[in-house]
Amino acid sequence: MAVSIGRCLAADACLLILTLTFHHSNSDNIVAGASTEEAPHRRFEYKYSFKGPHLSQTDGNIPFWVHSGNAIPSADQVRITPSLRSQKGSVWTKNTVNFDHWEAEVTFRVSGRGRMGADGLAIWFTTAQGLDGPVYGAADNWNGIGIFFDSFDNDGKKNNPAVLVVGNNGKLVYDHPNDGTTQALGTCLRDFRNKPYPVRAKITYYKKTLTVLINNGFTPDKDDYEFCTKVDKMIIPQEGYFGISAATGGLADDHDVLSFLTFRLTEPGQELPAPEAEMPKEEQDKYQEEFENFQQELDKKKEDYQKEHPEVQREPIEDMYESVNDREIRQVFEGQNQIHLEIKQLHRQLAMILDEQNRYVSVVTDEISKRQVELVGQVGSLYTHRPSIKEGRFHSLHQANPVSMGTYETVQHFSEIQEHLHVVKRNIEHLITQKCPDPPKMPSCLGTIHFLVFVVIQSVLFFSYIVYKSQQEAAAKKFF
Ligand SMILES: [Ca+2]
Ligand SMILES: [Ca+2]
Repeated sequence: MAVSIGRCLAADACLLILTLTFHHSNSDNIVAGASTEEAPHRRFEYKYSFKGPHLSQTDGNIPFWVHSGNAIPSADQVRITPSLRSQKGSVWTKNTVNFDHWEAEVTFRVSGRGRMGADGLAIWFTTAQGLDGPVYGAADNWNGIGIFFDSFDNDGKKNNPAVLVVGNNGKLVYDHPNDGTTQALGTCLRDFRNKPYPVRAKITYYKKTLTVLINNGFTPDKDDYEFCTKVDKMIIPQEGYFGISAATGGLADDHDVLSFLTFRLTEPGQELPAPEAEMPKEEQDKYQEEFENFQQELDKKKEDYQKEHPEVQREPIEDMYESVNDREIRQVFEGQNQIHLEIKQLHRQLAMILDEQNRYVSVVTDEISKRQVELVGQVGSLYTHRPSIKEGRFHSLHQANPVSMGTYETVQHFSEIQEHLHVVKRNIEHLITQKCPDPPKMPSCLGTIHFLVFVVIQSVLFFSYIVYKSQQEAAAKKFF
């Protein structure tokens, strides 16, 4: 653990070099280890993570996490410590994590009114939950690793706020007076307090290399990470708890954690372990119980509300009937469509009738004019040979042949028209008597408008028939 204060005690210079060296050239490739190396597979692990907007349950706990001290979970964040003196708090995963490689993305805010704040915040991966203690609110002599965001400059070297990585095998006592610089495996200077956007830390442990990237909260861009530090050949326990803790001292900041997202990393080509199949039974029962409690509470609140506001009690019932209205409208619409189809069919049949009538009229006209010509010819020859009987014969011929023929055709014609009109009538009767799909509580299946439309259609048909009949009669009389 003799990480050289010597190497980095010239802290500013050391950090500056580190920063300059890695900041632009390597930061993007640090995680992968080298520019040519393929990036690891990354799988989100919800059981070791929390985030808003439903971070905490109704009982104030965080699913899969425990909290202690002054930590206050709420829907969208965990306030690890409020900005009061001598506060301590922490949040830990309930179960241990056992990944070969992992990544943790932690989003937090450290905010206070003072130019300086205290004490700081720590992200942990340790073999035991350090629920209470002097190291940023967590236990000392930890076995594992801590990434510290040290706000307060205990040693007065004007090198805080700073970020440092400190490993421990369970025997080391944290060097608070020197801000841990005697024990840091890696460090960088970052002011993470009072930033316009939340600060983000991405801690990656991949192939025995621990890398810390920081998004300094100056931009809303979540991926705007900068390299902070890297520790090679880092051996940490295979199995441990993730945790985050914070403490205040004489000065005090709010330490708020918005999210803690854990990812399992897998080397490319390696098989991804199957996710844990099912939730343990006790957890299922717990969630089920919570759901039932919530449901009961909701029902009770509904009842209370209805008792308090009897005047609005009917609203939900009316809402229920709205769907019935929708159904009625749909049925009316379908009925209208049906009527529309029937009318179209009627229109087609009427067009056919008119066409037939025109054909008959032209046939009759042609026939009559042909006969007339023949008759005139016959009358002419009769008149030439037998002038004495000219008038009487002409009358008898004129009355006999064309009239008998015209009568026959006209009768046939009218019977056909009658037949067609019967068809039309039957169709309309069918249309009128046809029932729409029965909507519930519909007053009538045929609306006033449709009834009027049918009356108009019938009247038109009737008048057309009358007009046509009178025309036919007139035409017939003309020839008689
Ligand atoms: Ca300090
Ligand atoms: Ca310091």
